[in-house]
Amino acid sequence: MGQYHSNNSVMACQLSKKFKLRHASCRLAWQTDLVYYLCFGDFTNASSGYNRKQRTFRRRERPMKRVLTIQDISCVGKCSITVALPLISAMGVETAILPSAVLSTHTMFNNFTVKDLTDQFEPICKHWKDEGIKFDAIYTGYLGSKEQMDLVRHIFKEFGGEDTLIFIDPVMADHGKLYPAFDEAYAAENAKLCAEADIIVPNVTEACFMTGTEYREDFDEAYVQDLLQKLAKLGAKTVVLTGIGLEEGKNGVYGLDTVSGEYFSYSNDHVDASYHGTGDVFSSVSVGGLMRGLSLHDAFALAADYTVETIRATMENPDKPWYGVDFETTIPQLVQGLAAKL
Ligand code: PXL
Repeated sequence: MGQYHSNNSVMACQLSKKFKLRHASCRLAWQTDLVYYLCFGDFTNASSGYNRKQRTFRRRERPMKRVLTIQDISCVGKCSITVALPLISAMGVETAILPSAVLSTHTMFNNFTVKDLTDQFEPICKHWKDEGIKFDAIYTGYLGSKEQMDLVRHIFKEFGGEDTLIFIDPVMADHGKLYPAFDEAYAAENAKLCAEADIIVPNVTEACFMTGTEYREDFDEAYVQDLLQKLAKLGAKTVVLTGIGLEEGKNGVYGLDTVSGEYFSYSNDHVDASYHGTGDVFSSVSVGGLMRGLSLHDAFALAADYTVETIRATMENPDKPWYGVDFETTIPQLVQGLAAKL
């Protein structure tokens, strides 16, 4: 099958040279196959299909999945699109982007510049519609404004569907505080947007802002379950809290499937360090894993393990930048970890 897929890609390239986008995606498919070949000695690309009605991820043989991610480009800072694009691509999933804004750096730097790109959403999406472009998942992260969220809702309608996974990381806060660009009204809008999602993955701070809950650094299982129940009322189908450590020396995710009413959790060793962009690493790998056909549990486990591994690798680098994690050094482990779960 893999060999067939690869030949197909090369043929498609020859046939559709005038369509630049198709050409680019086909080149990416071919390159990804090559990475597989180098890593696993095999052209393997069994992709998944997500069914929104049945909420299942069925595995089927078809060419590479395509994810659209909508978030900012922070030119320097190792977050949002500059994390999602390399990680999801490395997992063998085509990654289309809709940049919400271009910033000189992320907002933890001083004096960063911002160019809002809201006015580009409509013409870009119209072109995609005209080209008949479809997405297997839409993954949103850091967004800029209520106006942008309204447009994102429209994009969910236009490009979403039964087989399209809507994954929202409501990026806006951490450690009990909103990021500099946001206020409580923005948090309320984010809560409304989350109603549209199949999966949401807030951290505890974001969950508290969206549900009007008092933020606590020290919490127990009852607090986490109460927070999940409040998140469930926002309307998403699966709600997952990140950064949950209920046992000494552990950290991980704790989620609720709102349809079955079942809780689930996965934890790993707690690493005593905090870096920017780790939430984006976690979300990107989760989306990539789901697109490659992993179950929810396996996708979140892969994402949690990879995030911890990346934090550890970063800590070991004497020249580490203060502003983000060295995910670049752990991409081979990500590809191997994914292969082991396929
Ligand atoms: O990693 C989250 C993030 C994304 N985008 C921008 C940010 C941050 C966190 O600070 O500032 C612009």
